[in-house]
Amino acid sequence: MKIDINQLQDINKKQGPLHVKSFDFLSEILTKDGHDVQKVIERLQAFQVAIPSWALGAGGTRFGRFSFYGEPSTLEQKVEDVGILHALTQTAGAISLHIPWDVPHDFESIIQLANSHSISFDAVNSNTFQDQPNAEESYRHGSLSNSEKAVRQQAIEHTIEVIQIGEKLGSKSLTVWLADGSNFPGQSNFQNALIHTEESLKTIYKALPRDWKLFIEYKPYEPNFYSTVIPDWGTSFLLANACGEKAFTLVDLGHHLPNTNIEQIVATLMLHGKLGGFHFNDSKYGDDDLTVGSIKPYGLFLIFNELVQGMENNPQNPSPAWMIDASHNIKDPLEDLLQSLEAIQEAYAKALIIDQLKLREAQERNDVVQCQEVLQNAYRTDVRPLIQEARLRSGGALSPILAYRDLLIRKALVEERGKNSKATGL
Ligand SMILES: [Mn+2]
Repeated sequence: MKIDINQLQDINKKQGPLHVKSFDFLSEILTKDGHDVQKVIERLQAFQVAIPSWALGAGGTRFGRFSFYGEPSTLEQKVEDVGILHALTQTAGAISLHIPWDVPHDFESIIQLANSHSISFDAVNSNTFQDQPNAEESYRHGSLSNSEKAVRQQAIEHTIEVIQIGEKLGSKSLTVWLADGSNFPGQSNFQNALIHTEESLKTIYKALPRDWKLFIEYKPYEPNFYSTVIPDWGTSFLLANACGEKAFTLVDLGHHLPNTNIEQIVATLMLHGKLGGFHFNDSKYGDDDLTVGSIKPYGLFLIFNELVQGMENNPQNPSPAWMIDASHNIKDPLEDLLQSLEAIQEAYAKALIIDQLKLREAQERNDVVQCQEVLQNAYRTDVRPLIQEARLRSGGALSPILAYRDLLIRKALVEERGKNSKATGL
């Protein structure tokens, strides 16, 4: 299904007059404070976040999964769902595929479909955390780090195949997340596991096309609970450096132990030109994959402050690949993603209106109070009219969730796909 632009504009018109008032009011304040409002809006319009194919169905937990009605059961339907998100927000112009869940049957037609929704193919993701039917080797005791060469070889070959599929779709990057680790002390030889992982990644890196990037994701625990082979940004950074200049660290907000200072990690990686990918979500306890900004919106703002500073001052760091890596098990997945996209834009907009000059001056003077005032002045500003204006100018909805509900999109999806259609994935 595709959103009717005329219907969307009718819905926007109803909220138009109030929006104009609030936008003019905010513009006046920001302009008085020395901000270039047009520039901020342009940056918001340019900020595109990829949607992972696995977030379009209801997420599961290890205890069960409650499907949501009208889930996309084919790759075509997943692209159409991202098309809906992009039509409403104009900030979700890419899909990130997971192989083997999303292997296209017909490459030409899936590319055409994506083009018709203005969707591109972002990073492709390999899967060495599950055994596939008919696979000769098992990943029970690890994949790229496995002590057995044949298992490592199978994992390497799968990952290279993922690159080849991505190439046909126009992807430009590969994300590797390893579930490898151990559950009990003594089970694994840490040094050997790391040596094997580095060797495997180097072999994959050699197969990477010249204009591609390799993103190495880290995570402290889960599914293994004693050790993980790539547990933190330092190990990922070390492996990325060992591979070469096309390899980068990927930061996933949920992949840290509680209270880790993620904004400092971002600053360090960008200074060294190694922040390649970024996965948004939120968490209370661990890798909860909750809606972005639903638990710690101020933390997200502080992270965006470092991202904005890095994007402005670190030409050695390429523009990171942004993706939402959240997956909810009780909400309508599309509404959940709309909320995440909104939270990302909000944190970004707030970071863009931090008075960086004033902040730096206060830092130089060690005026601690003033530093906090500068940050919190930006954070406490209601930037929603800015985001709405950016969306409106790009042809999206003033209020995406309201439009999604007014247009009865889920009802239409259920009618088209049936009540019990299921998305592939976990
Ligand atoms: Mn992730």
